[in-house]
Amino acid sequence: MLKVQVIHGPNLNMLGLREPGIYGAQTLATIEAMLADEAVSLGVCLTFFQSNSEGALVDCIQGTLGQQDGIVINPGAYTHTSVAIRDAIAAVGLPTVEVHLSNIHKRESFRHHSYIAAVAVGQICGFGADSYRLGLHALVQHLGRQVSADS
Ligand code: CA2
Repeated sequence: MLKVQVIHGPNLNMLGLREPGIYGAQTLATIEAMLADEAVSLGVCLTFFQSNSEGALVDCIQGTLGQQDGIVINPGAYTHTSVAIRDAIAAVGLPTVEVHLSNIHKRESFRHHSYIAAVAVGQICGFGADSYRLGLHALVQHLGRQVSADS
């Protein structure tokens, strides 16, 4: 069974509690429950992690080495600032899909650049909680293609 680490960055633990106009009314727990359901139908095993701290996110990414097959990550505001998270993703070398609830390209210019995009398989943004679901599907398809190419 494929194993996927789902990672949420800073402030995403506040989802559903504040600013529903931008990020939607769903809580992180609801989003994780929706993903867990999706994982059952995809036959994937998910592990969830959220932190507000950059070092803890780097530790989590490093911990995926040899333990997981891929990563779905919403790095939150660290998307636009963190060379450390980018380097950790590059170091473990696991296929990674970057997801965002909002369309970061339609927002303030400081959100347009992602340090993560260059080390990700791809980026999905703007679909609210569905970005996570779409990101998981994209990752699973990508991992499936990798397995067929290897055999
Ligand atoms: O759209 C996304 O998913 C973001 O990663 C969310 C980050 C933001 O800094 C990125 O530019 C785009 C912010 C997450 C903040 O989440 C909150 C949730 C509820 C209330 C306040 C913040």
